[in-house]
Amino acid sequence: MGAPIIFSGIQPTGRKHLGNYIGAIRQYVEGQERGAPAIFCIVDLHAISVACEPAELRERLYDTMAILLAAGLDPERCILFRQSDVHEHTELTWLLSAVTAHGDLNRMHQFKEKSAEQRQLVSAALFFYPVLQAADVLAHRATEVPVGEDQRQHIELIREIARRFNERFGETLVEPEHRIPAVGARIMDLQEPERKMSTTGAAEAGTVYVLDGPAAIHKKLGGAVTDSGREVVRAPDKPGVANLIEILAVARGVDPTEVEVEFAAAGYGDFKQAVAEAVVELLAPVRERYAELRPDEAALEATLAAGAEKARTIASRTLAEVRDRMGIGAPR
Ligand code: AQP
Repeated sequence: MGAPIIFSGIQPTGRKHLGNYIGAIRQYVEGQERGAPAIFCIVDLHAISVACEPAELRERLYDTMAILLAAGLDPERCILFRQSDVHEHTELTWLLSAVTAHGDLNRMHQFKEKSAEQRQLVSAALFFYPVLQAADVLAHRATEVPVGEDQRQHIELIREIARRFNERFGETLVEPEHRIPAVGARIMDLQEPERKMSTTGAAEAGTVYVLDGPAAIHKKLGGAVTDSGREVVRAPDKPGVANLIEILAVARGVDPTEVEVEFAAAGYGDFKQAVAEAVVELLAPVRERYAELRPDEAALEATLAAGAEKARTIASRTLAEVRDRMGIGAPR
């Protein structure tokens, strides 16, 4: 098998948190060493599926771009672009909607959860979110999609859409595999460890942001909800402690079992202190580099434009083939 074609998208919504960093961004950085190519997209069109302020959307897009670069994505070694700059993705969304089952979209957990959270409008865009995601991935003929656990169902749907298209119109699209990390696939909220750390609907104290400074990180991890008892072990009735074990294992690059052995005789206080120190060490270089990169919006725009041009070259080829197979437009 040749080198994988890697593709993933990240929303420019909210402030990126430790879950996004561990579940996704860290994998992107690793992926750019293996991908041929590795392609990463800031999905502003997905972001408008829920209410968001236009000015804030632009700010968050630059924030996200600067975080990705600060984390180690290198535009010389990957393709990094803004989704809305490559119109081929939106046209492909419509074409793929013809082979997407309404019933499948209805079954998506993310749609069910997010639609229940909306106070005013449940947009059709929220319902269509996975079709746009399918277009993103399939336009680039990705073989591998690095994501957190919460995206597993969406990747399965993308495979189903590709399969159905190929059955109806002939072998055209590539069925991608998800790449979900073995440890850290679902970082949990520090205050409510039964729910995932999330951009929306969570308390500040339960969410560590990539740009949090040492004091905030110590405060949040020091105040993290632990469980009854005092053993540092992963057990079904210890979601808080299990989450911290995974965070520490990822931050140190070790197996979670090593963490359990090391802290077997320690109390929760010492353990939480160690987790906080490791997270500070993990995120500090990103925060420092971000502070250098974020102010230069013209440079960020130039990098996005260069990335969009490369992405367009790939996506336009797929789109032309899909149109032709479906009998859309003049024959090629
Ligand atoms: N808690 C998490 N643990 C591990 N991975 C996670 N991801 C998200 N939360 C966790 C992964 O991060 C990537 C980007 O997600 P996104 O584009 O959906 O960004 P977001 O909307 O800001 O992320 P959230 O927190 O998931 O927002 P909510 O909960 O508000 O929808 C994806 O690969 C995702 O799996």
